[in-house]
Amino acid sequence: MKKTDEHIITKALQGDLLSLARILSKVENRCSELKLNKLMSKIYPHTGKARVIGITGPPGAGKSTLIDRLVFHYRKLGKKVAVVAVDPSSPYTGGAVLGDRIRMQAHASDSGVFIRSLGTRGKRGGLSHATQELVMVLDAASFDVILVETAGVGQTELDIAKLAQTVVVVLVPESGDSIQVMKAGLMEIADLFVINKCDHNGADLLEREILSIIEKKLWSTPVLKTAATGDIGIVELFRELENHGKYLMASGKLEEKRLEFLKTEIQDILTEQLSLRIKKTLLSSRGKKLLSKLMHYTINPYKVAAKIFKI
Ligand SMILES: Nc1nc2c(ncn2[C@@H]2O[C@H](COP(=O)(O)OP(=O)(O)OP(=O)(O)O)[C@@H](O)[C@H]2O)c(=O)[nH]1
Ligand SMILES: [Mg+2]
Repeated sequence: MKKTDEHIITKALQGDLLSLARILSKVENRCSELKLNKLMSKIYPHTGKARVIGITGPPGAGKSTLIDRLVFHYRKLGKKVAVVAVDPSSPYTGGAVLGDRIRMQAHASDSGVFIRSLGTRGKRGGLSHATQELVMVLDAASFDVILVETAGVGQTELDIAKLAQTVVVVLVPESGDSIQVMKAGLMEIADLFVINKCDHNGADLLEREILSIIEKKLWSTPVLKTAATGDIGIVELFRELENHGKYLMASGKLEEKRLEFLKTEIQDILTEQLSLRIKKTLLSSRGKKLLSKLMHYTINPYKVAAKIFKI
């Protein structure tokens, strides 16, 4: 690794935000395997201290507003907070990213708060991989709390459970969300439900619906009502997040999750590397010969795959 690169990593670990931003860009843009390997060898030993909280839910539910309020509470306790806003639905326009930045502006001059927006759709390795590594870097850079916001439905929403110790699912009264909750598998990943915009009608009904479908587990998932814009219910949310953190520690679940996250990380690294190698092989003269045979029906696709796997 170049001396300058090492210097940047050292400075980032010491809390220099500009150096941190440069490292995060390398991770986000998936710089070479060799560089990532060297970066991780410096970063990884410093990880494992941060509290990682995922906030997910449909677009416009008030996730950013809730995060903004939570940041305020953590800062009052003197905690360093990082916010990662993953925006899978509109990475090219920058619209939502800009919106997030503006909404978070209140903390922009505070060096104990670091905000990063990510548009990861279409990138190699997918949503969870780059985000997971970003979280690791922020953890190593001594952020006490890392809040990860993800929007969207389906798989991207569920991916949050692969990197967040606590998953908060934010719903709003008017959109018939409880049905979606069942469908999208959010039920399994939610450690906490927040019904935001409880200043609107229908919050109580949604609360009853969610309570009726919650499975009784060791950790009984709390259902909270908030109005983020009015700062209502935020202290309670903050308290439940602390409770869940304590529960994870006391039950040994935190270490279980850490192991799962690391397994995912290894799987993602291998998937990324294999996919790159397969592409390279297909472009090589050997690959071209195989493809030509395939085109002429003298070999079947599975044989080609098996041959490539052996290369
Ligand atoms: N009435 C009401 N409006 C709210 C509340 N919380 C947020 N909002 C408003 O809802 C809109 C969306 O809020 P955001 O915080 O951007 O929602 P989000 O879930 O982060 O949205 P995306 O990131 O685009 O998915 C904004 O105009 C907020 O001011 C609330 O509790 N009550
Ligand atoms: Mg948002």
